[in-house]
Amino acid sequence: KKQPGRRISIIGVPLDLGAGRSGACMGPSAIRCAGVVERLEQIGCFVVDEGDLAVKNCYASSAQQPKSKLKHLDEIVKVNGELSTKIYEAVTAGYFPLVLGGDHSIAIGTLAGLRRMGGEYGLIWFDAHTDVNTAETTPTGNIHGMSLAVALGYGDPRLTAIGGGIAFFKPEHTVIVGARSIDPGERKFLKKLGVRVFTTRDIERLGIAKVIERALEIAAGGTDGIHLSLDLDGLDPRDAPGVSTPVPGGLSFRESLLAMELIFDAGVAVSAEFVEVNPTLDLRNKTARVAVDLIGALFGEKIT
Ligand code: NNH
Ligand code: MN
Ligand code: MN
Ligand code: MN
Repeated sequence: KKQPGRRISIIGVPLDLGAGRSGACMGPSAIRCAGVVERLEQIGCFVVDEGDLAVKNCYASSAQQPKSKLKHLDEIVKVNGELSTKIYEAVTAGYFPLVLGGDHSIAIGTLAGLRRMGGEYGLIWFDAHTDVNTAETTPTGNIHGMSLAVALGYGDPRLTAIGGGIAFFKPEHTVIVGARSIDPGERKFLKKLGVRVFTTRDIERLGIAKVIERALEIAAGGTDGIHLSLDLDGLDPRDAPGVSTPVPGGLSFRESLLAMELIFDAGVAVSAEFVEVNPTLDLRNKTARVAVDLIGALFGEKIT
């Protein structure tokens, strides 16, 4: 396995215009304060922190604007376009991009950048939600609930065009883990496309180890590697309270940690993002510290 000594490029995206409330813009700072760079260096990784992308966060001032179907579309398109370029450059230079969010709409840019590489990648989407809404189905207009649809090629043309808009992720190599809040339109979409969803009920019945084993078969089987998109609200709010849209009944910290260890052991991850940490709702930076523990495990840190 080639992970230890791995070259990692950290990219912060302090954006929260894709969420229904503000605060996730402070996620990258919180995760850095929790020691992400130091942890990765302890494991033996070579880390370059690229800092944060410039985001014109105008959440409060435009809180009344959101009558539109896609809230804050202009700024979200701009930031994700810049992010896609950053990702493309990092991967081309031989780095593993580690993106710190920010709300989950930033997956649009991360995945657009990865798609530009031309290979075929699988996708593990760890989340309480499934993020496959479009303008037609969204109950909120919040773009963070649409990013997986965009990665699969569905949604507003300004979003699907980011990064070139060619060769989208394939449903058959996409897998969602931890879902327990799925909108009616999303349910139809997932069924139509045949995206495999492991709900919290599946995890309860099968166990997280089996679920991740199957998820890896789907995402890594016959692909050039996988991207892990980890929304901290996939965890139970008891373990990760600092998120904008908590949903009870989530994965425990221990289950999530094992999931990361198993992904590391498979040696197939090529990029990852950790999103939706909202320090304004957190308890003494607990959720950011959980994110750092998960990141450590993803890069090979072991308890023993
Ligand atoms: N499905 C809801 C929506 O579209 C909630 C999405 N919220 C998330 N997604 N945090 O991960 O607005
Ligand atoms: Mn999400
Ligand atoms: Mn979510
Ligand atoms: Mn294939």
